[in-house]
Amino acid sequence: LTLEGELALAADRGEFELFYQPQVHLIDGSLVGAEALIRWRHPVRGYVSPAEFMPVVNTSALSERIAKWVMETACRQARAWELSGNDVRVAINLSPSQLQSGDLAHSVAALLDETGLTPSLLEIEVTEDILLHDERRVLEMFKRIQELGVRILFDDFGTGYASLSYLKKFPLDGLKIDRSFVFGLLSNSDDAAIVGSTIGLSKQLGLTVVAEGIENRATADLLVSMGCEEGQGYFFGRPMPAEAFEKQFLAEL
Ligand code: G
Ligand code: G
Ligand code: MN
Ligand code: NA
Repeated sequence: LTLEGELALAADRGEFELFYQPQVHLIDGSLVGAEALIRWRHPVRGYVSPAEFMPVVNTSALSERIAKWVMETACRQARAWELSGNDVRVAINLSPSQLQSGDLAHSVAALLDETGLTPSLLEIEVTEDILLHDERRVLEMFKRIQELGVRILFDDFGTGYASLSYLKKFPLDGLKIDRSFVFGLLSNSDDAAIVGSTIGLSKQLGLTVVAEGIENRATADLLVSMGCEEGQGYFFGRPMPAEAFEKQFLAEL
């Protein structure tokens, strides 16, 4: 069986799960949201990272099916949390192939309708390589999704090829500063310059900025002093199953 075949079986057998990683206000550590990250619970190998299987998913017929499953699972979870009195913004990741499959804006609208989720509690993280695709079509799709009230953020910002002019052209709601710049923040002046400029740029453009890969207090403090308001990283919590996330971060369900 090829990996693609195994993945199709895994989907049939319900072996995929979403883990949730907290996103917090850096100043007081309060929860603002969660990034949903897919895991494959393999019956023999245990949890398999998406870094191993998403590249195969993205070039296969499974791409759209997995995207739908991720959206549906995340929206249902976010709605359950919302109903329990916890407004948790849930961010999902969609690869360029997933963004281009079918009519995504229509799928999102149908899902919001079906679950009753408040649209602003859903975020979509996209990587800069989506901009390699038909610009007009992508722009149109982003607009339709945002008209629903769903937010779109650029993930891994700074690692791609995208020029700053795209920030003007695309109606984004925010940027996530890639962890590769955050790791070196305390020791590397180039990283500090890049992060500082990205925060400044985001503010000037009215975008939310989220720093990823925060692994210690000192990095969080430095980010606050640089004007970054939201962050995510092992220091605040690793990606974890929904039940663990609820126990650690949510009020009584
Ligand atoms: O969670 P982890 O660090 O192992 O994720 C590795 C990579 O897989 C990251 O780049 C992340 O964005 C991506 N990823 C995680 N979950 C999903 C998902 O549900 N869909 C897509 N398209 N990518 C994901
Ligand atoms: O590409 P993307 O930004 O979606 O990747 C998210 C992944 O980054 C998560 O799956 C998670 O495993 C990883 N991650 C999140 N926080 C940290 C961190 O503080 N340190 C490291 N090394 N990885 C992190
Ligand atoms: Mn992401
Ligand atoms: Na990233």
